[in-house]
Amino acid sequence: MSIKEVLVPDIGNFKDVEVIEIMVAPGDEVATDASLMTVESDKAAMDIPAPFAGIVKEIRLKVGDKVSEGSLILLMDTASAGAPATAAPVVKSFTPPAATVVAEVPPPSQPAPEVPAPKAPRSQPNPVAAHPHFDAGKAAHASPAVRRFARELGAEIGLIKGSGPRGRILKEDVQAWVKGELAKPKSEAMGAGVAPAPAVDFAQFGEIETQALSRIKKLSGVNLHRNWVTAPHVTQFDEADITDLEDFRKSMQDEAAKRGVKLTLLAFMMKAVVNALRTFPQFNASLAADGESLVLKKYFHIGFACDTPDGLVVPVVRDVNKKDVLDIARELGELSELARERKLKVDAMQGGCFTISSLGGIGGTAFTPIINCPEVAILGLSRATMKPVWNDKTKDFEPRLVLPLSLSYDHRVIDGADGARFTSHLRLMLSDVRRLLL
Ligand code: CAO
Repeated sequence: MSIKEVLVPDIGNFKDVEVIEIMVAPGDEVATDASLMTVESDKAAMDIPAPFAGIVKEIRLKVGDKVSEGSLILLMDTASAGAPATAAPVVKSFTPPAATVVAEVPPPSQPAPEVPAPKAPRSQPNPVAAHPHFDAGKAAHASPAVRRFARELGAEIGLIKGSGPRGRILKEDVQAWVKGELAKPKSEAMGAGVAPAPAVDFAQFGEIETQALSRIKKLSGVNLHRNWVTAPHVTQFDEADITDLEDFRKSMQDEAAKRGVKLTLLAFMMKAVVNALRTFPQFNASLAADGESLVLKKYFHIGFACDTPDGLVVPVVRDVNKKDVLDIARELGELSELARERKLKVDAMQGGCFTISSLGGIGGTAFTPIINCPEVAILGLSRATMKPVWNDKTKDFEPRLVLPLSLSYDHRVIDGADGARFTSHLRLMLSDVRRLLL
């Protein structure tokens, strides 16, 4: 065993500074440069680093004590930790001669002779001020150790309120802040805590070409990713018999065309969705920013995903409940055209309550649309196909036009049972066109 005293080193012009934190305890093995304690003057807080590695044997002061250069901090066993007993400090930017801060003493069992610590010449750099953690330029809101602790946890020290004397930020304040951040609603949490994907040099496997993403793709990519990771999605699949609806739509097509309108299935879908939103108001809602309540909307603005050469945009048809199918169809045509000509104004894409994403004109049997947050649900439409459907009255299969529905909803707001009720209600609406007029 080789016991050495660790004394307060040259701390510049500071005298009788208060010990505000002791970071080690007897038995702790400390590395060279590890923080032993923090002292605070009325101007700054500073860490006192270990000048050498060792095992703490005895601490000779306590929080609240006043110390100056040369005050005894603790006794350290340098032999047990494997450190050479005569090792001089090797701390970067902290290079006073060992004798300035330590003195060789026999083990505590023997009477310790008085060994005064020689003064470091004034020409030596101030060891603590030169230490990388020294923070004299800053107001004393937090000790360097607490700042480091905050940094290690990724906490922003400037946002933390201190509960210590003179508003000083304590380790406990950092812990409470981090706890608070973790407890916040998931919608505020950015990222899913996954490691970034490693960069791959694809050229090593064959010829490649790099194309810049469009501005719309970049913007929608950020939103889609955030919505995907923050809203717990469930997708409910269903099928609606739209045979009669399609017959009716086709019978009205010429008349609509005379009025300059292309009467599409989507216009009828908007009416059916509004009817379902009236019946299930929790689908026409958004979570409040604090995640504590639901904001129910009394208006019915329905967005529709529109495929453009630059990427996906979502124009919004306002007050669908107050418009007839022809008006809606006209508006759908106008908004789609504006979107594809890149002339859509920002306010034409705002204020939506619910979104419909139709891939029916392209194909597919089902998909899982991503909720357009802060909305809480989105309806995907796939391609309607003729299918044999059992008719219980005629006891026979009948050819019916069946439309696949894919309803994604935010499970924080909507229960699975309500998801199934919503699509069942849509089935009913779509199977009997007269109901849409009610
Ligand atoms: N089943 C079968 N046929 C369908 C159908 C369906 N579900 N939906 C549309 N069709 C038919 C239409 O009847 C039309 O046929 P006709 O020309 O013979 O009348 C044809 O497909 C093309 O329809 P459309 O796509 O032009 O019109 P629409 O009103 O159905 O859709 C719009 C308009 C803007 C939704 C569409 O053009 C579009 O952009 N779709 C892509 C949306 C998208 O990319 N969503 C993905 C989002 S992923 O997150």
